[in-house]
Amino acid sequence: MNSSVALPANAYLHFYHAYGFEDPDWDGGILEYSTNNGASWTNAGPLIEANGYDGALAVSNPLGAVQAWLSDSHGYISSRVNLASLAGSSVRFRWRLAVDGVGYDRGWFLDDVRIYTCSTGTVGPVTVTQVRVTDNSNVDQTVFHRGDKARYHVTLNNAGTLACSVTVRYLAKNGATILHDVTKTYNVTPGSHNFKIKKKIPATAAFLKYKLKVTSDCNGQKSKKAKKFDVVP
Ligand SMILES: [Ca+2]
Repeated sequence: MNSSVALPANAYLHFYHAYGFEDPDWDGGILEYSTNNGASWTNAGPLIEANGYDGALAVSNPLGAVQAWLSDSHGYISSRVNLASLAGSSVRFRWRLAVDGVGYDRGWFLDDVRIYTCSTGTVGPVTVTQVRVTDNSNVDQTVFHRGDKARYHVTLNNAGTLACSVTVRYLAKNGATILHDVTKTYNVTPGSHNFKIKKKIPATAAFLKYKLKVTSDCNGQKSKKAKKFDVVP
């Protein structure tokens, strides 16, 4: 590279390369970086975390018996270098071909060199923004009779940038008298989403005022809302 790049936090260098160096270890290639505009260079070997060096060069190589890419890649492979330790530095790279005085092979081909960072994203928070109790036609109701078809609705808002597997408990009860207790798991992507379950008012339901409490749980972070309704004769 003829110019240096100011590295942000948690950056990576990624490149494709294909090589055929004189076998088995006479010739080879190494990656080096400079943080002083090329005045001095450091071997990037310890920073390579995918498809790193193949082994040590022969002692007769001009670089000596250092670790390097050797022999044949058998087509293009991609190598990744973790640049986290160089964050904040102005860095340039060079791919250094090290050949001895005799014999040769195909050489070294580079493509698609890039420096990038990965965004981590956030999970949640997921909150219950609305709870509704309706009839089978999705019309809000506050009074039900035995045998009626009820629907319990919840609106969940995921304010994060990643989906969350959310456990939702629909608990309709009056004191110790439980009308319904259902737990569901939903994959909630960012944004606001509606979910519902269908439940029948049992033929044996006690005639009471009930409270439907809907609780969501995204990785231990909970939210809840409630709605009241009556079951009457
Ligand atoms: Ca050679």
